Amino acid sequence: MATERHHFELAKGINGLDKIVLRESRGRSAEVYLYGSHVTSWKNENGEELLHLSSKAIFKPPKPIRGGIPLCFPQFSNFGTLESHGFARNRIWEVEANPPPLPLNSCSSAFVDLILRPTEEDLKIWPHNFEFRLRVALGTEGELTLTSRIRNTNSDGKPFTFTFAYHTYFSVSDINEVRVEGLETLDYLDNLKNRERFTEQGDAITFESEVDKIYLSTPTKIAILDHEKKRTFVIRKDGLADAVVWNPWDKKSKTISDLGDEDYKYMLCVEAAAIERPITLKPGEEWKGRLELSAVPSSYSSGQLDPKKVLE
Ligand code: TA6
Repeated sequence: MATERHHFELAKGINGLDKIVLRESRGRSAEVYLYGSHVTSWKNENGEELLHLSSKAIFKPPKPIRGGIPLCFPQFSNFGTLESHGFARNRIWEVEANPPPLPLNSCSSAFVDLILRPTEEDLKIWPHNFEFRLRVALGTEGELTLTSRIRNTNSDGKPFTFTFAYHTYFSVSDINEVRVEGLETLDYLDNLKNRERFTEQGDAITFESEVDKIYLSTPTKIAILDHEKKRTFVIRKDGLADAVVWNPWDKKSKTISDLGDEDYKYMLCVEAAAIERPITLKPGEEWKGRLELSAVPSSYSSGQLDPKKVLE
């Protein structure tokens, strides 16, 4: 029986698409479209949106929704022959009432389980049977957790291999005022330079032009410090070795039809991913990849403690 703690609402979203609304008693919320199992909203107790949704997002299949948290599966970007970022983000998922048990975070205030299985058409482009289960949970501290479980259900004995990403678009006050910590000194593949491998130098990452990098073997915790908002996003991840950092900046934005020209100023993608070492599953095997996002007040200002905050 569903208890109030695990309550979610099914509602109609943009263009009549079905969406799930998760609510927490202090007013925090999250929304997930069944189209793509796509988290489009995550709000804090003041009703502030923490994810960036494109001002020109098109909620119309087969175009994936621009912004929020698109799921890239079974292929990240063009690392393979499928459409960019695979097809999971533009399929209609189902709510699953009784998924195989997943240890429940006792701090979850609301969650929903969703599932995607391939159709006959999907099998023509990617000939593998799978079950992709996603749990989206909103915690009592407002944290948003996405747990993906992908199982090989092939009956022909064949393994399959995939790449994956939670392509999260964070909402930031001003991209020029943001820094990312946790990726310093790591190796990355630069998508703007034919995926050549480089090593990140020195300090935290800041932004002043287009960035599209795949950081390799990253730590399980990464932080985005938003100086102006005095807010830090903390990204915790399991099973996802890599982290993509993307901001299209002004010129590239103009080439993306469903992204507003000015959106790049207010968004930053930091994507927990498995790219460099693709995941291979034999029949019956399951992979799990977990992402936990929290937004906490920050007392950082360019790496320094903010004296005002400390005095408070
Ligand atoms: O994750 C970064 C990236 O792969 C970029 O190269 C950029 O093209 C972006 O994703 C958006 O991809 P999309 O297919 O959603 O337009």
